Amino acid sequence: MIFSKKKQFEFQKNGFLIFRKIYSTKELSKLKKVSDKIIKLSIKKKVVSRNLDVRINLFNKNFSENIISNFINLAIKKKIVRFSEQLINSKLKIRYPYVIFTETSNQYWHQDSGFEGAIDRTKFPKNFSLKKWKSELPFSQIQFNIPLYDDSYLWVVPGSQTRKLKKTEKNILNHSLKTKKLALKRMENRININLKAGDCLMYHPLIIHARHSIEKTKRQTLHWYWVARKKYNPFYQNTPSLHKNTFNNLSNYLREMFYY
Ligand SMILES: O=C(O)CCC(=O)C(=O)O
Repeated sequence: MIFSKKKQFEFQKNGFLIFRKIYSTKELSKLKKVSDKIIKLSIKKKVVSRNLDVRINLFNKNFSENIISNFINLAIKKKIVRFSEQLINSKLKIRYPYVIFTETSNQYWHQDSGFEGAIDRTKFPKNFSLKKWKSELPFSQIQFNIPLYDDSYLWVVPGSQTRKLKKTEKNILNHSLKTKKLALKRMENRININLKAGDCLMYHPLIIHARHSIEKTKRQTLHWYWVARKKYNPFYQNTPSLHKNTFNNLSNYLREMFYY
């Protein structure tokens, strides 16, 4: 299915779009089973601890390759890939695939440009401008959240992804990083994203966003981050690769989207 120019415009303006019911009930229950297995296994292997960690990175090489490839094959339906490709006007390449499974943890107001401190800028190509990259439209990066349970953890500030930030917004972003206080209510124009199990939220990584749950509900959400395949990807330096066997077990159209 191709969606309308109106939807694309909406994405560019607001920085997010919600697609309802991406998975059938049967697909959802299969995904929950595999996701439960991955969570159990990661706790057993001490890849994460229930109390401290909030996410499992599926690139972790401690996992049995079959679980991970089964999960990716089930989760990344062609339909989702096509939607994302339309939004960023490019084929996709993976940056990070996570399952977020916490019930309790908050995440402060931020934009996903945090690589700036962690990456060696001298490795950027000469013609790459970070400033231009941040405001380009269509943007060459996209994230999506697909909750396996009803999920209202995410808050966003629509339209904040490409415009100049207000001083108050900058203050909250900086302040919250320093003091580790979420200050949810101080962010003007925030909205809460309400997703039902199996819906899909696609969003611009630079939209101001935070995780804060008002009701502590069970959470298992697929949180995936993609970049445009042929464009320069400033994150490339720290994008991990899949185990070769996991890679080989993926469907053909998925293989083009992962590194190994
Ligand atoms: O928990 C979420 O839904 C969002 C996660 C997030 O914002 C991030 O990893 O940058």
